[in-house]
Amino acid sequence: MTNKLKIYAVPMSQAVRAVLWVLFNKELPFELVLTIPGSKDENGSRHPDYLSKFPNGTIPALEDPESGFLLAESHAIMCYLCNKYEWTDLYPNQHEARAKVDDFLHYHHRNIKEASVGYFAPMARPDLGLTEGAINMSKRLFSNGLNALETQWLEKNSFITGDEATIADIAAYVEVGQLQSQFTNLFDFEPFPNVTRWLNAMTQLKGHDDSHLVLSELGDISKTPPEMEDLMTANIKGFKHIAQKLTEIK
Ligand SMILES: N[C@@H](CCC(=O)N[C@@H](CS)C(=O)NCC(=O)O)C(=O)O
Repeated sequence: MTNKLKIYAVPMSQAVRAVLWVLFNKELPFELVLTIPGSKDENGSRHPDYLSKFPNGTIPALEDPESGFLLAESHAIMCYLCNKYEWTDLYPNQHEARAKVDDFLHYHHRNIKEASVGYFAPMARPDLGLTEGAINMSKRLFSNGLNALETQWLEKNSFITGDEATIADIAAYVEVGQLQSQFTNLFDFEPFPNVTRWLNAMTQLKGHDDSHLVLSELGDISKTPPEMEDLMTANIKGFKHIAQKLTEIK
């Protein structure tokens, strides 16, 4: 029996990509348990067995088979991993520096994260039936977040809270970065030079390519929405890549 951490996930999910990136950055072996978000089927995040472990019904989620510890929410998982393995480069242990990372992680959820509802989901997930009102609200909130990045956080620093990338940058990138021209091509970052510089720097952070292959496979969806089959194919390719990578870091 394996004692590796189990990560319940599909590669396309923004929140999942953040957790996978941290794990690949540190080359920590783990087991990926393919879990379909929103599905009530046996391998779904709304199946009663999954809900009994993770009441929020979302991916990513973490299970430690050794201790039985269960945890959901990507930010909580990233903080937990950094605390447990003392990855203080990604989550500084100096109180004030850590508090600034926490500041951004909390802010993120109703601002930067809206990239998914305002831009990604309307093209990639029309089945979610988002209303125009909800989409426009998300676009406004994302615009606030992006402006805060451009004119404040990234105006002062190379990365969000300082000179080094932390889990705040990883959390933000999986949302903002997915819209870039090399991926879905859903947003023009030309008017945002600080954000553009930061996006380029983040692509160099170890673990980026392994956690983002799924988006390279999906490609430009700005003109034609992908079919469900295209999403599945990209997810399967992303999953296979991760499985291969995990054989290398075991
Ligand atoms: N705040 C959560 C968001 C996770 C989330 O929304 N996951 C989506 C997939 S991207 C999900 O599992 N949706 C399924 C559902 O809500 O039924 C986190 O950061 O982990």
